[in-house]
Amino acid sequence: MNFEKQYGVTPPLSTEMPTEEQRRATDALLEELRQQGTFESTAETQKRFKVLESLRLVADAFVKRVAKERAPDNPTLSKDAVARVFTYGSFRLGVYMPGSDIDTLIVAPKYVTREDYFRYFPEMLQAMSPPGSITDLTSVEDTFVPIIKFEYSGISIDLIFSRVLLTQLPADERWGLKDSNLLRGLDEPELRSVNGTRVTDEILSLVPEQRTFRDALRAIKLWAQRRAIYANIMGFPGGVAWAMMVARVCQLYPKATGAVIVSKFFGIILRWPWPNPVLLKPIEDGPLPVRVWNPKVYRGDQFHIMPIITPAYPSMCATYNISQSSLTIIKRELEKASETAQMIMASRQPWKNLFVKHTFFTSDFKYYISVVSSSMDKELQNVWSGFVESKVRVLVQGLERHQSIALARAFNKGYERAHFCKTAAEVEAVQNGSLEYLKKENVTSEGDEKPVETVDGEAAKTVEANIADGADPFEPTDVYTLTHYIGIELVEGAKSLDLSYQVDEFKELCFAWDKYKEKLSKTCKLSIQHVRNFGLPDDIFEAGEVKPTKAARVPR
Ligand code: 3AT
Ligand code: MN
Ligand code: MN
Repeated sequence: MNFEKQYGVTPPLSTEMPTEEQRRATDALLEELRQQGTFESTAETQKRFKVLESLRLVADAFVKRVAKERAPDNPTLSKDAVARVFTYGSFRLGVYMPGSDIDTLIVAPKYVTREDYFRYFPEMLQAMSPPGSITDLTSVEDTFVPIIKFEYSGISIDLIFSRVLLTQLPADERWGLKDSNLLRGLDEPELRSVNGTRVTDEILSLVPEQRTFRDALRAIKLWAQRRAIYANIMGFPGGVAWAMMVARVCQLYPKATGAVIVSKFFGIILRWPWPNPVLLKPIEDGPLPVRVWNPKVYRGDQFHIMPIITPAYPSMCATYNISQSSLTIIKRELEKASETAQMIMASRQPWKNLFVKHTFFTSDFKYYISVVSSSMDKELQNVWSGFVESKVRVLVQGLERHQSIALARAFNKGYERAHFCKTAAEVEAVQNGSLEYLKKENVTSEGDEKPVETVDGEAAKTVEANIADGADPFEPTDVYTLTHYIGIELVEGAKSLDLSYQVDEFKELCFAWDKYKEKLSKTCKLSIQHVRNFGLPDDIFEAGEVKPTKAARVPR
């Protein structure tokens, strides 16, 4: 009889114990992950725990302050008032790298509001922290997940907030957010804020061996990043989705060691019978009138082509962004990795070969499209380029439907650049993708440095010339751009590539944004360009990468 707990919605595929050879393969994998710099030092990790401890103190003081304000005649309320601090994201999962942020959630009793949080917390944080330790603090109150971001002694913190409808929070360390009844009475932003912690906690509780899960996830994350298929915003799985896939494989091989999980991962996900979802447990019902993923009830859920479902109530699809093209690309990568992993497990290749960088710019495509969002104002540019970025995958989906295009693939991150322009014509050139006027701080490789001109000499002459012509004097200006690159594979025999319909549709979508109408339209621009592989800018190639060249013409 088997009395062991079953993890997941099916029995395991194998409960075999690891062999000596498989253990050695795991040691080699961990050594490679160390070589690749994915682990931070113990000292750095200790610093993270110290920072979290400080945040706890501020959170408690903040809750006590609000308690006093709300109930000045009830000293017991403030005396016993505590906040609770939870984490989510890579820190909670134990797969953070040097430079990762700490995604942190503050939970407070019911009388503390989000308004209190944004009014008091930043100021109390500054006051209670060593001088100079808090930098780059920004509060974003009016957003999908309201957040306060800052650096604490050089560690990035994403700090979010929620109440729960309890008068006092239990001080018991073991108390958590598992009980779905705690969601009662929360508004949408609060529900979204507690969701991150609830999902990560569930994932960890649903894997047979956390240590194995973390080792394997660290490897899969590095692989997905190197292959440029890690980016929720661009229509690829993000951190939570990759974590759930790895967790599912761990459930199927509960006794296996990290190397075995990694090597099985690629084949299992490659052959997954999509659109059957990846589930870590049966989808649960709960106490709220909220939507839970269910393609039988909601038509929208039927369009999820690679559904990976979060385990915590209310279950959602973490991969609703994934398109047909991205699934094709993911499968290609899984297939390659599966072959490599088999060679590695047969000791015929080193783990290093699994983590080889993508060839998105060096050899994958002949044709690219660049999407350039720009502004002369840095703050506006952050907002504008962020919005455009969130829509790039809609353009990709439009391109996929073009009859001459077999596949469109957005690179998983955009390139930020700063330019300095002395004339209106230069500004326009930059807005349309020119890299002629890059500022010096962009230049990474030494060879192709452009001399930077200061705002005198040439610039002053231009201004004088403008005045002499009777034109408006032009103030030299910085221009900020964010450029996304989309690789295009044409169908065989395709002749022309007229994308005006797709481009216009995309521009319309971006310009229809309310905020754009309000204030962005004056200095914010959007331009879409064709780029051939040999016309790609130098700064996207790393040392040792060979930029494609124009094929030499055969002389007649
Ligand atoms: P790093 O080690 O920090 O790079 P991570 O997995 O912790 O990896 P993030 O800090 O970016 O990645 O995100 C942590 C979680 O925050 C993941 C997701 O639940 C949530 N999250 C991040 N960005 C968004 C977003 N734009 N919308 C909704 N949720 C988000
Ligand atoms: Mn994070
Ligand atoms: Mn984060």
